[in-house]
Amino acid sequence: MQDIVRRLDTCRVCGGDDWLEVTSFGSVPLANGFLDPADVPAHEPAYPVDVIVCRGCRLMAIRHVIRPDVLFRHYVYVTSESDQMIGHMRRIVGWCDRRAGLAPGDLVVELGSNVGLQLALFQERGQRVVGVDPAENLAEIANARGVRTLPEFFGGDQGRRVAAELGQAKLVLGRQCFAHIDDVHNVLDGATAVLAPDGVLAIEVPYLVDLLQENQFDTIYHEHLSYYSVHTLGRLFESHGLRLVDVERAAVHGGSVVVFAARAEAGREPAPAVAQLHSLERQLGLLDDEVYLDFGARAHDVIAQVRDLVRGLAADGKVVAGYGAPSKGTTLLQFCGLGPAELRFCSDTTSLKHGKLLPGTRIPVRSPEQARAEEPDYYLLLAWNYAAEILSKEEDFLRRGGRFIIPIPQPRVVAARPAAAVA
Ligand code: JHZ
Ligand code: ZN
Repeated sequence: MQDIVRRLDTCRVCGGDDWLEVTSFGSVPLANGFLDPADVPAHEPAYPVDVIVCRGCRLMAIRHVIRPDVLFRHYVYVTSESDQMIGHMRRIVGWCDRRAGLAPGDLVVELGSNVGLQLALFQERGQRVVGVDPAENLAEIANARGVRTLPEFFGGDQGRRVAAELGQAKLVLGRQCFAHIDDVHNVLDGATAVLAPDGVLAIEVPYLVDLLQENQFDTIYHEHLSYYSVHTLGRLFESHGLRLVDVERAAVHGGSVVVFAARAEAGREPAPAVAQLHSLERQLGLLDDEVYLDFGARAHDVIAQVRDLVRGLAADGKVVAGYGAPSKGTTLLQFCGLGPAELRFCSDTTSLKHGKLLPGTRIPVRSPEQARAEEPDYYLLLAWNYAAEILSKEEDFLRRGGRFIIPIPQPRVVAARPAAAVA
């Protein structure tokens, strides 16, 4: 385990070492470690998921850090082309334009740019774009669609190299990747190296407030090293001469926050929304210990409820399957101890996952077409962040008497109409 895992002893944001031990979800295999049925290892390595909070800067983190190349060099998560996500990416363009004032020819750099869907929207408007993403398989797809992408981890060297070659960036964007980064100082070093004097750094992360309030324990897995509040991000950015100038909350991935930062010397006044979120976080107790401990206790309670509900249904002879095979779903099933005895399969739209087995639980992944041939009585909605879109897409399944179980914040069963609350 030594070479793959590092124990986080000092805080990656503030360097402190006074940790609150929040809770442990035990040891599980990597959430995106889908298995090839022809090549199932005798023993799947598992790593602890222990949640800690730094008392210095209130960073919530997991204790065990997996080497990034193991997680991200080949990546199966492809940015969703769902209506919700496309709509969000268009909104991101507008939000960034409003803060950075993007003219044709301006440079936009995106970290963790995946297959380039977001950058393509900037490119359409005449911006020059470059993405940096360590997943070689995804960078190849992005380059093939005409979005220039470097298959690398972003850091100081990459920032300086892009600046030398393409000039300074009006916008440096990182969507849903910042929480995956261990050496955040190196990444901010790169971002500030390439950022124009009047440029904007926009970072989108799942929002800690939503995670705590909605019991999103299944978003805690090895890829997600950090769970950020505005408080902690603001403090981190300050240490790199950056100031938060605005924030937006967004519904994606169960509730996210987009923070916009500018160079402190640019002298921009923060919008009122920044102070509003700071005070919300203070009010909710994010600067104290209890709120985290309460979350840990609730999470274990929900895990037990989901497990009992699904096991009960399976024991009654109902066929249950998973809807989606997201990382959070493989995590939820592991934490709940649910396997092929309870869930016959998971259906997922991502072709890279088809025919594979879920890490740890070894539940097979099927395409939606295959799934329709053997419809279950209940779908456990693992991709709950797309609940509205999926429930309306699956109206026929519901009308035929099928049901969905939405696991969080508390498990509830959804039927065609009227919606019944259970458990
Ligand atoms: P989705 C990913 O988490 C991984 P995941 C990553 N670590 C991260 O940080 C977060 O995103 C933010 C499927 N699906 O997007 C597609 C259907 O089958 O919630 C996906 O496999 N039918 C980068 O993996 C999964 O569900 C549908 O109709 O939890 C959703 O995964 C829809 C809409 C989705 O990400
Ligand atoms: Zn800290």
